[in-house]
Amino acid sequence: MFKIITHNKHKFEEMQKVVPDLEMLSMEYPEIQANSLEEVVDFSLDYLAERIEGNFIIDDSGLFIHSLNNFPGVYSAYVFDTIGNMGILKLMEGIEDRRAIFKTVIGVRLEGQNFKFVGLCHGHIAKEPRGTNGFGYDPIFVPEGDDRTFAEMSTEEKNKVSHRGKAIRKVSSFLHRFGFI
Ligand code: ITT
Ligand code: NA
Repeated sequence: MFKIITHNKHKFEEMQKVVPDLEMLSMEYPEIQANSLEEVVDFSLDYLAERIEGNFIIDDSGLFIHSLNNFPGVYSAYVFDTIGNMGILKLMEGIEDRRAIFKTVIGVRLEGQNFKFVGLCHGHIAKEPRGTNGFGYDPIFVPEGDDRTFAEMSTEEKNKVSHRGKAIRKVSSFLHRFGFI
């Protein structure tokens, strides 16, 4: 069993489809305000390592919108909780360039060392929210190569192309290679 520290059960469910030996430890922890998800993950891994026994992983993700200079980016959680999807759509009214990137950085704490695995998903911001699956920004994000939003896909379909799906598959082969799962 490998621990994932998160309070977001949707993340856990997506990752568990790829790594079945995953166990969710629901815990909120302070996240520093930094310029990149990688910095946030490094800080959080060190912070949690002092409070949690053994090996564990964390996931920090963000939505980067081109025409908004990569906003909300590292502020994605705060922005979702304040202006939400309707606020993002409002900011993008009249904007033709709707390109966006979803990014996940999974931090792995293994035998006292930190490792990071990145997954990117290119796509665009829909004109209106669609679908009821998933969570967070899923109703407004359309991955490249599809017309549906993530919220119109099953977890398996989302995982095939998503930022988190890509990152967790890297983690899975890393842990397998060294015999940890
Ligand atoms: P943790 O407990 O793991 O920190 P969180 O929900 O705070 O969970 P993040 O800080 O990584 O997660 O996420 C930043 C924001 O982006 C947050 O509002 C999420 O709902 C949203 N988000 C993250 N991954 C997403 C995904 O795959 N699809 C849609 N929204 C996502
Ligand atoms: Na977070």
